[in-house]
Amino acid sequence: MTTTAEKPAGRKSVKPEAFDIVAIRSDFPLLQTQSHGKPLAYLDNAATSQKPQAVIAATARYYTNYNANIHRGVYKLSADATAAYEGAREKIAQFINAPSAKEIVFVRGATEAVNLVAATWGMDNIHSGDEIILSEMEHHSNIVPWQLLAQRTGAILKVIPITDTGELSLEHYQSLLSDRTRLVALTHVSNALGTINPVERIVAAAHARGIPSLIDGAQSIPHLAIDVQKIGCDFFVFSGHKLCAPTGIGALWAKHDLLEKMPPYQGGGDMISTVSFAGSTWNEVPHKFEAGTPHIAGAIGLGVAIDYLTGIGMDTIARYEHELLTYATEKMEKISGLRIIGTAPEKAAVISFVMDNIHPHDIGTIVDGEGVAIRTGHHCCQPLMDRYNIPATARASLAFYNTREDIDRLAAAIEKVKEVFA
Ligand code: C6P
Repeated sequence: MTTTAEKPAGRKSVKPEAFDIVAIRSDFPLLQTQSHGKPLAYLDNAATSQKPQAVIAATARYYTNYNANIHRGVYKLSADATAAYEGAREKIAQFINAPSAKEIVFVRGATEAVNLVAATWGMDNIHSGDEIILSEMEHHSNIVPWQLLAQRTGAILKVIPITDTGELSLEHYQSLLSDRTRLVALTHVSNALGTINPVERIVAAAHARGIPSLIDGAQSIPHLAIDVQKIGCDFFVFSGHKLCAPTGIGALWAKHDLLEKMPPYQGGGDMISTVSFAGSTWNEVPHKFEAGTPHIAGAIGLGVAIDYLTGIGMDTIARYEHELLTYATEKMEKISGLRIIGTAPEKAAVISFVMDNIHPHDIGTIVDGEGVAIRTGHHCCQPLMDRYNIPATARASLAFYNTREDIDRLAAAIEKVKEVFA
C-alpha cells in the first residue's frame, strides 16, 4: 500500500533507447477497446490524451488508501495526501525545469491559468491604452481572457498575422512591439495547425524591451521537452489531461517575484494566513492562489503521468512522433482532393485538413464508423479559421502510443469518405 508521496511510477520496461510501442500501448486500457466493432484508432490526442494504467491506479490508490483533505489534518492520512500532492508539485517543477516548486500553481487547466494571470497580474499591470500582443493562431483560451481584461481596462489587443503555411510573421511581430506593449501572450504549439512557434526568439525580443510574456504550453508539453528557463518566459500554462493525467488539473508556472506581487485570484480556505473582519492576510506563494479544496487526486495523477512520460523520455517521444508525423503527412498528401491546413516546417504531430466539397463533420462521422476517432470543427480557433476562410477542419492529432497502422486506418477511412461523396 502506497501511503506516502507517490514515488516515481514510470514504466520500468521502457528505456529511451528501446522504444517498445507494443509494451507502451499495453499500458493504456482504452487503446485495447473497440469502437463500432473495430479496434479503436484514437487520433484526437490534442483534445485529450488517453491515460496509462499507472495514472488510473494512482488516483484509485489515493481514494482507496489515503483519501483525506490536504494541509489541514494532523493525522497520518492527511499528511500522506499532502505529501503526495506536494510531491506532484515538485515533479512538475522538475519536468519543466522551473527553479522552484513554489512557482507552480495548481489550476484546473490551461484555460484557468490564463484567466488567473489576466484577472490578477493583468488587472494590476494593464491599463487603458496598453497593448497585449497575441497571434492569429491562438486558442480561444488565450484570446477571450485578454478580451475580458481589455473590456475592463481599455487595453488594446494586437494580433501577429500568420503566413499561408501557418507560421507567425516575425517581421510583423517586431513591428507590433512598442512602448505601449505590456504583454506578449502566445501559444507554443498550435492545436489546429501543429506549428511549433519559435518562442525563445519571440520572448527574447519582448524581453529586450522589458515586456513580459506568457506561453500557452497546452499543446507543447505533451510532445516536447519543456524548459521554462530556456524559453525565458514569465508565465507558462498547461493542462494535465493532454499529458496522460486526469481532467480538471493543470498548472501555471510563473516567476516567483511575479507571484509574490500578484493579488490572490479567488478567496477562501487555504489561501489565507489570517482572517478577521478587519481584513485578511494571504498564505505564501503558491498557496495564495489555491483557494478551497483542490483536485487532490488529479494532482497526484498528474505527478504519476509525469513519472510515466519521463520513464519513456520526452526526447524519445518527440523523435517517435516526428517520424509518425512525416509518415502521416506523406500518406495524406497522396489523397487527391485533400488539403492539409498548416504546413510549417517545424510542426508537432497534428494534421488538420479539408476536403473538396465535403464538410469536415461528414469526414469525422464517416471515419468514426471505421473506428477512427478524429476531431472536426473550429478547434476553438475561430479567428484562425477566418484567416483560412474555412468554417472548420478535420484534425488527426497523434501521440506516442499511435502507430503507422492507425494512420493507415485513417487513410483508408478517408477513401471511404470519398466513395460516399463520389
Ligand atoms: N485544446 C483541442 O482539441 P483546457 O481546455 O483548459 O484544457 O485547454 C485549453 C487550450 C488552451 N490552449 C491550447 C493551445 C489548446 O489546444 C487548448 C485545448 C483542445 O484542441 C480543446 S478545444
